[in-house]
Amino acid sequence: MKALEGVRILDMTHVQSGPTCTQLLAWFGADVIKVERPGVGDATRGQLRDIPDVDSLYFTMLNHNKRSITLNTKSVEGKNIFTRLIEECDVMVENFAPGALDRMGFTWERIQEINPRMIYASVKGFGPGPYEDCKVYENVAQCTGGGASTTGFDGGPPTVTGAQIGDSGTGLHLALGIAAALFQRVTSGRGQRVECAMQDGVLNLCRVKLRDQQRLAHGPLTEYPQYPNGTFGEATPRAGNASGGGQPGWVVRCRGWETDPDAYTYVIAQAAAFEGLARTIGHEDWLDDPEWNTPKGRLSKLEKMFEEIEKWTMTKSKFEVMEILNPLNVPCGPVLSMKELAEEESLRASGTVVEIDHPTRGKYVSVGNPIKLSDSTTAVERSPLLGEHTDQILSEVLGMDNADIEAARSVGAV
Ligand code: CAO
Repeated sequence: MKALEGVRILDMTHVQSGPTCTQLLAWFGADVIKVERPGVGDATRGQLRDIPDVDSLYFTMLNHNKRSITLNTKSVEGKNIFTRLIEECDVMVENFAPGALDRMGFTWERIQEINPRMIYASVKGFGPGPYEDCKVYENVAQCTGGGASTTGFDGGPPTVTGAQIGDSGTGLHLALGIAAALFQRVTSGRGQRVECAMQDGVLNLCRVKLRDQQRLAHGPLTEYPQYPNGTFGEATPRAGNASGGGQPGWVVRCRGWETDPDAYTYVIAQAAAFEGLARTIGHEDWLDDPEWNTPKGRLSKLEKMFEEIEKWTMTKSKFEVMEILNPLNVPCGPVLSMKELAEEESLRASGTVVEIDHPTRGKYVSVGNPIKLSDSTTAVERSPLLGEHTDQILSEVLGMDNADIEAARSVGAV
């Protein structure tokens, strides 16, 4: 028995944000029925293809454990079938451009008429306001949600992160909203509207930067590299690799950095473990020096401190640094490349990195469910081919017989 077994999801999502959400729900056991345009499907099936005529990794890695039905929801017969699917499902998820479902005739009011228990969840770029009609992709959300303004180095341009906080981050937020709405439905008996804007999701993930915006009114941000010699403007500045918390941290070079772009490690010079760190890097002298032996004393010399730490880390591999500093309670972490992560044995063993077999692509590596439930374990299954389950869904879920299905097919509805 899986956590969401018995929950049926009408999945109208495409690209990344929505599919991330429904893939998580599928991993928790929901029956996710992905509705795709006949002959076209989710645009990502064909985007960034590495093998001709085969579903892209972009698609296969975001649509595990789902079933696919092709349905033209703009045709008369397609709308009839879609209406029947709304009757039979618990949750509908979509991330089309604003108004797309309304234009098809499926407004929230209409959906409630068809199925008052329906939970209707959407991702949009923006919430109500001046930009509510805009189409939005990942980096637009990172820029408009505070991520880009606060990422990068002092004096450099705003920078987006490799983590897909706008798309996958908002999909995660939406999945939580759906789970809460399913829980509330148990007592209320009613469905509800669940909405998450990408700008809002990114801002939520940048919460500590809004914290710093308000701290700025009361003096310089002493953990930022701009302190004490640089200047602070009116807004939270870009902090480079400085730690967002109260303990100073920085990325430092390790042995091999001249040729390996990932021969770096993050070191946090946590006050409680400073003695061990100072001794290890050959700076016992700091321990008796009032300029160095208190966190306050060190605050104005963080650049110099990390230069000294780096002189030591450059003599070690990033893994040796981890082995030596961890037992001393010095938090640190090697900068792991995607290649290293894909090959990491412990991630394979935990199911966070999985190898999947696909009928037309063959074997590929994917990220499995990062959320581990003890009573609802995840078995990652390959993504569906376009329309692979059309007949199965029409007969099993809607009770259509072969003649009905053929009739729908002959008018191009499926
Ligand atoms: N049958 C018939 N028509 C269908 C269909 C189906 N099964 N599925 C989709 N369509 C139609 C839609 O109704 C829409 O038609 P209209 O423009 O006539 O209303 C059309 O296909 C395309 O939808 P779209 O406008 O959403 O697609 P796009 O490629 O132009 O925009 C995106 C893509 C992502 C920018 C936009 O969907 C968007 O802003 N979504 C909200 C924010 C979001 O999720 N962004 C994340 C993107 S990456 O995860």
